[in-house]
Amino acid sequence: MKRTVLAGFAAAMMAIGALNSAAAGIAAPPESSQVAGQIMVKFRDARAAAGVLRRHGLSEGPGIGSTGAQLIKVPEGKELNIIEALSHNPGVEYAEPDEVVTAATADQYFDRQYALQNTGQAFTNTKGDIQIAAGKPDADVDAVEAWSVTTGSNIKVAVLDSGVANDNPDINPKVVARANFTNGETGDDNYGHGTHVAGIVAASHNTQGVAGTCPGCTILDGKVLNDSGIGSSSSLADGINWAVSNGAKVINMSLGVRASRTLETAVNNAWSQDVVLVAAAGNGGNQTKIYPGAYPNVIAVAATDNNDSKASFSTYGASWVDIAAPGVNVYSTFPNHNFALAGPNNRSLGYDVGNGTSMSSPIVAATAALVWSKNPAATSAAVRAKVESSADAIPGTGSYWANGRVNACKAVGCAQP
Ligand SMILES: [Ca+2]
Ligand SMILES: [Ca+2]
Ligand SMILES: [Ca+2]
Repeated sequence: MKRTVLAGFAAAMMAIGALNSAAAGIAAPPESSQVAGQIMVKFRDARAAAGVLRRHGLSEGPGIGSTGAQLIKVPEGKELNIIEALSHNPGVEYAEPDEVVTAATADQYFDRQYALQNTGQAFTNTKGDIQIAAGKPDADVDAVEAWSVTTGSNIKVAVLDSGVANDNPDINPKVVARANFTNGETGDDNYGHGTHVAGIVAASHNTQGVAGTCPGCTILDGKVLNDSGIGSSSSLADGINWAVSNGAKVINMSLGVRASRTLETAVNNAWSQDVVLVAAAGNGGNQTKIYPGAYPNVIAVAATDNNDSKASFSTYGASWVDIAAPGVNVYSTFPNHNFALAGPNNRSLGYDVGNGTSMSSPIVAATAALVWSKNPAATSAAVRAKVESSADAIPGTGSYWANGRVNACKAVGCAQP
């Protein structure tokens, strides 16, 4: 007799609900992506520079590295006019705007990943029929800043879930081992949940799809939920043991079940072998404990939105919920074939938003992996303490969750922007 894995299924229900519910607000056009008040100019003959600039009411500026170009101060708002005028001067090799450098990744949907970098952007889902209203700038985990310290050095993160689809090239290459504790097919995910969770952890930084929180991490795909998102305590315990023996440094469990001595023993064995365990707090919208998250040796994660507010569905309670992370409209990978969570017309093939503490948990798991990358000789207790103590103390800290909303930058000790 199989026991229902509660949060895995509940998260799935949340994902569909959110996919079909429209939020107010449409994206405003992006601000100018050029630095105001300065342009870059290269002269054919540097000795003529001062004279050319003087005719436009400008003066020479500092050289830009070894490029031979100068950074010239210009009146704000006149940048493009002056570039146009200078470009017609035979003494000028080129004149161009100084572009703002933003994300550390060129992934197609990165600007929708407010959890990693929230600039107050509004965005739409993949199909374009759900508008997600702008959130609060910096209600994010400062992932871009964290990546200046580390993007993850091959730390293995076990995703104990519904599998990771082998047909999404943004995440499939990151899977280094697979095992199946269900009656489904290994290497596939016909439910969709596990592929989304794995992408949040480690989707490749490239020009396609989404960016993982720990792009240098690899994934151990332990399939413990079947094609309906259901598993058992025994298969979860088996999955935990498999992850530990295959070198996992972090185990993510975006699922929930009733307590059992077998499951708690598996958790404690992993913890004592220096593995950090992270789990969803649940989507009950109440304070009811679910396991493994409520075990002391597992970090239980609540969900916030793009305003750093608690998600209405999130389970909460600082007596056992440890930390929070974005879990509303989180963009990630999905299978490229039909799957249960895709809903009517396979509307979410490839990439889309997901909702639930199931999406929050892998952000924390990936952050723990970044901390491991920075501190390979640390203990699981030290890594956990780093992740928890460096969280941002957003409203709700101390009541909804013991620590704040996770901050990957602070966790790896990088300079705050
Ligand atoms: Ca930020
Ligand atoms: Ca990508
Ligand atoms: Ca716990």
